[in-house]
Amino acid sequence: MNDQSSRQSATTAALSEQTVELPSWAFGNSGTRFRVFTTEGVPRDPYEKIADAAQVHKYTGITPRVSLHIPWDLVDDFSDLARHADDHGLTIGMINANLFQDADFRLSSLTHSDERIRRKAIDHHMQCLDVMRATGSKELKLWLPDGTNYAGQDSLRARQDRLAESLAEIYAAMDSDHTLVLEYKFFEPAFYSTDIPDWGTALLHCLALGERATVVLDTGHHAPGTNIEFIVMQLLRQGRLGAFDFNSRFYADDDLMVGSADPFQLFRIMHEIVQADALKPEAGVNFMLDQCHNIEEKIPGQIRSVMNVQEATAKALLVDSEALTAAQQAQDVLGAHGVLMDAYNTDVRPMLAELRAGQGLDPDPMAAFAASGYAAEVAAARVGGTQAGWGA
Ligand code: RM4
Ligand code: MN
Repeated sequence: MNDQSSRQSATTAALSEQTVELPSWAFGNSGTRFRVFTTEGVPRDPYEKIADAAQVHKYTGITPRVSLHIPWDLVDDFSDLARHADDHGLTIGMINANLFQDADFRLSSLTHSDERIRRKAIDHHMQCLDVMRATGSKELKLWLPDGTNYAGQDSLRARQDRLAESLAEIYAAMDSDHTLVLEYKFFEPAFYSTDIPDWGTALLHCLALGERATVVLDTGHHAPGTNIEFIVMQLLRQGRLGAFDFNSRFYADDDLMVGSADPFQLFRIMHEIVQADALKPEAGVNFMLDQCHNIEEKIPGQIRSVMNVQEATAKALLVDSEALTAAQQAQDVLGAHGVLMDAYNTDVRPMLAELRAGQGLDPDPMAAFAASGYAAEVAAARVGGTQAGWGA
């Protein structure tokens, strides 16, 4: 086998191991601050969201887990929901706490100066841990919307101290096989200060908590121009990259389909992952989507996103690492850059089509889903009830 064909077969092997986790909320209605649009056939409950997620898995073959958001996905019996997922060939992934929709959290949650509100926010995580025990989920995901809008509104330092205390209590309540994944975001809903605005703050809290606390990197949660792959590299170096929330942005936290706004950035991120050998499941990085499909159809939107991740991954795997290192060692600036660009500019679609065919899947997941008639079927069947969506 020559170098190129051995790289190709290693690429195929790595791709067939890759998994992507789906967010339950991508299947519900969503919108902007101006309006939430409703779409025919959208799920009315978590059971139907899981059925839709299973469609994505059916056509891509790489999305065996679905992440839940509590209380959006509250059901009476979580063991029953986990069984339902199993019947659909899925397992329950991360459990997301929600600290942004309760009226009590208007002025923050885990950092609130009122002990009663802090307690309520901590208790919500106890509820999430129970959901994890009932569903077999191992990861508790925490995105903290807390912050302030005006200078002087609260003590920035006291808020960090309260946050550290709240997190320590949550961490202590986790089972020994649970992980806490902590997400950062530089602004919104707060506009002056945010209590976990960046990866450094998230990492400091994780280091203080212990080994089972890792950082989640949402690609939409950075200022424009941020070198995200640098952050990926640094967190991997520390063994603290727990998960991605993949999506695309042009301006702020746009939650568009991953790989749509800047496929080259996604490739650069996946290049750091591949260089650190962090694609393999044992590396513990959960590749998750966190997106909202406001104007496009939701299931195809998820399928397209998964394919975008796969394409970026395939290109990153095709990078000729030896040639890259040699060029870097030789201070060959353009040569090194050229090695990356050669991989990026490879059309990996035929290779992925072949991989799918080999797995008994349709080589074209978008076309196969469109031809299946599922969208029309659920639009006819899902009448009555209230569609799931933001705020529900
Ligand atoms: C937040 C954050 C969280 C997600 C919610 C829906 O901006 O990205 O990960 O759970 O949105
Ligand atoms: Mn997110």
